[in-house]
Amino acid sequence: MTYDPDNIFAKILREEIPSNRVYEDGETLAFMDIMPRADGHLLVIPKTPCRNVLDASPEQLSAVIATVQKLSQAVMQAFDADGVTIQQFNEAAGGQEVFHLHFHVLPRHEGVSVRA
Ligand code: DGP
Repeated sequence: MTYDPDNIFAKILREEIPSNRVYEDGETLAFMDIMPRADGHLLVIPKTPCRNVLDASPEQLSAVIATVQKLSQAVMQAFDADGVTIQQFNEAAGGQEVFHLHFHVLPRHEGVSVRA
């Protein structure tokens, strides 16, 4: 499987389409999901080309998961959440729709289901 440089998240990285950015460092970017399944649902991506976990280098995974952890702790506080769901999909059969590596971070509250 190859990396398509014209995928939506690559365009967000190049600022060719708008996004609601919430965090950025040298290796990673985080922005709000356009179809949030929970209040505060955000996405974390590497800045370098990578299709998904199957295609990722250890360095890309390390950088992205460090940001996922940092932002999971931040949304716990910001949304007064009881927990955080972290989701990640690989290839169409695995539920992936945008083919640039990304992790979903969803603040969760006791007794509240995520939206479809
Ligand atoms: P998946 O590849 O299955 O993890 O789903 C892709 C996610 O990306 C989905 O939750 C919706 C989100 N998404 C799709 N297009 C855009 C977009 O243009 N902007 C933003 N912020 N999110 C998007």
